[in-house]
Amino acid sequence: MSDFRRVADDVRNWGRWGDDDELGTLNFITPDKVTEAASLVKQGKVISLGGDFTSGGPQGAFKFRQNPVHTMTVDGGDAATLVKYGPEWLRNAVAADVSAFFADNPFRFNDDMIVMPLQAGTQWDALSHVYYEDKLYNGFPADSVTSFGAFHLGIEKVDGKGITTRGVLLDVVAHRGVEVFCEPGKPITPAELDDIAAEQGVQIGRGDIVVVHTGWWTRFLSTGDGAEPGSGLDWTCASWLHDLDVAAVAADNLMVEDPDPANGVEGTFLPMHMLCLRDMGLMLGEYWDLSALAADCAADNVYEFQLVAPPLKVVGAVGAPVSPIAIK
Ligand code: UVW
Repeated sequence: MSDFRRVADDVRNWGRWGDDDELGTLNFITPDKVTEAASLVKQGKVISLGGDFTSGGPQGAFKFRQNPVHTMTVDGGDAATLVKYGPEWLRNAVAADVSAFFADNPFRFNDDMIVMPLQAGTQWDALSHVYYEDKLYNGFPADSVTSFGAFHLGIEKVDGKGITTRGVLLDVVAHRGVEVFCEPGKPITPAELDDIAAEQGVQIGRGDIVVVHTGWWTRFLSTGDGAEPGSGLDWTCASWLHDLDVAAVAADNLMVEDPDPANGVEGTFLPMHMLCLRDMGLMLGEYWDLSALAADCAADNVYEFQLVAPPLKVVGAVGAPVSPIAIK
């Protein structure tokens, strides 16, 4: 753990933007940065980076997370049947309420609801998601996350930042020349990220969001196996992100970082999560669908774009779904 502690001391941003700061590295996204990002829109192309939220989602690696359960609460069958048979058939106050909409008029509607873990699909980890030694980012106490939600560092706190800025895709799949995805066993190092950026002719700047294509999501779409391991960022990439003043990082895999504890830090689990979320205040985007963006970047050789990725404002949540878009 001594290497980990040295890096943690080095990358820790506590107090950098004030003792009450809850935005962390999103502070690098200034009005000038937002303007710069908007100036990257030249072709009118909108590319979705969001996966589908369905019962066939990627959950399977952890028993505490399930795929979304989507239920219709009113549908066309209700209209037809309730109008015909009336609420007496069900002796049900809800049915009576719904059927009142349909009686003697042409108006019809459908309604639905969803039950799901907030981390079920394409999502942002809020800064309150991971902590150690009883402290969250900026020294906020771990017990400020209660059964009512996160009092500090909930996902809704990032609302003022959009989140929108310049996005840069780093395509590890193309760099490694693999067919679909980067298989487990070889974490993505800072040196490899530098090589990819140089190969693509793109530079990472302060306030950028770095988007890493490992191909895992594409592989998942073909196999349906959400528990299959893949490759991710080596934990030392936390220092790389820190040195470049990156605002956030997202990937198309389960954890952004390499999932194999053997490639991490002995004596702990997910060290890059600990460094990024708790020490740096840098959010992680997971399960993004990057195949269309990667194909587009390879076709026009433009690896930068305006990224628009506001999380759902669930107050006190430690993560939230997002439907990010890249605009070129
Ligand atoms: C954990 O850190 C447990 O999960 P995630 O990969 O969603 O951040």
